Amino acid sequence: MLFDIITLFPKMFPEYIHQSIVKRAQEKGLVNIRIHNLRDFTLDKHRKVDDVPYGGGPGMVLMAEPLHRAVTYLSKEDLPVKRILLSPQGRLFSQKIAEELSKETHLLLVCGHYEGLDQRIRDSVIDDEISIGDYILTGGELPALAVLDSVTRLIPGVLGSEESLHCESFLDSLLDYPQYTRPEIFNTMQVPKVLVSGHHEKIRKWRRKQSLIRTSQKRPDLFQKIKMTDEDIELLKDSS
Ligand code: 4G3
Repeated sequence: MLFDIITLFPKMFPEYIHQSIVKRAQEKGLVNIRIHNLRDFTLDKHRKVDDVPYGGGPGMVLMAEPLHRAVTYLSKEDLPVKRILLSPQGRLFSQKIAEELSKETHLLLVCGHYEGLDQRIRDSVIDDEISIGDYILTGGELPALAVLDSVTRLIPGVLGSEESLHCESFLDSLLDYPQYTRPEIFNTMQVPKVLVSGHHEKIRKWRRKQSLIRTSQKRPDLFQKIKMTDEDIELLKDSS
């Protein structure tokens, strides 16, 4: 999968990319990530990328020309490219959308800034608009990294088989069960006895029950959607 990212702040990316799962995916040749400075797509000597909004008002608007030049240049001669704008007006990002995007071959991520960009860019060269949540950020760079990370780890072969099993916990929309590691007693707090019992079936049931309880308490919206098995119902009845 090819990722092209268009940004005004290219320096924000390498540090993250060279630490994360994305680095491993790149080394395995499963993804290729290219970061592009929007300013490199200007033609004037001041490398101007923004201008005052028509109709007045505060802030600056990203100009259509450099963005258009960047997007068309990076999507020329390969048809299956998905051109995504990261903005607070987009559809809300989710694991489901990450799965959908992981099936693409070429994603072009456009990081907006300031008070937005010339609407004609959205209207002409953007295929999809995504928001990572209902809050405002200075720019689309952090959302682009979130999309890059979550999509990359879904590409077959990126995670080891151990790690990829973990993804399935989100598939049926249950939150994780509590995890513990050594020591067995920390500040007087004991690790639940069942986890040190070595009884695999009891451990599996305990974890499933904890996931169900956690989800019902912390995310009633998710809990409501779960298709509970007979075993789940039994686990929740059991008071131990
Ligand atoms: C306005 C994305 C602001 C328009 C971007 C881009 C939050 C998100 C910006 C625009 C952003 C998000 C940059 N803030 N919630 N700021 O995903 O196109």
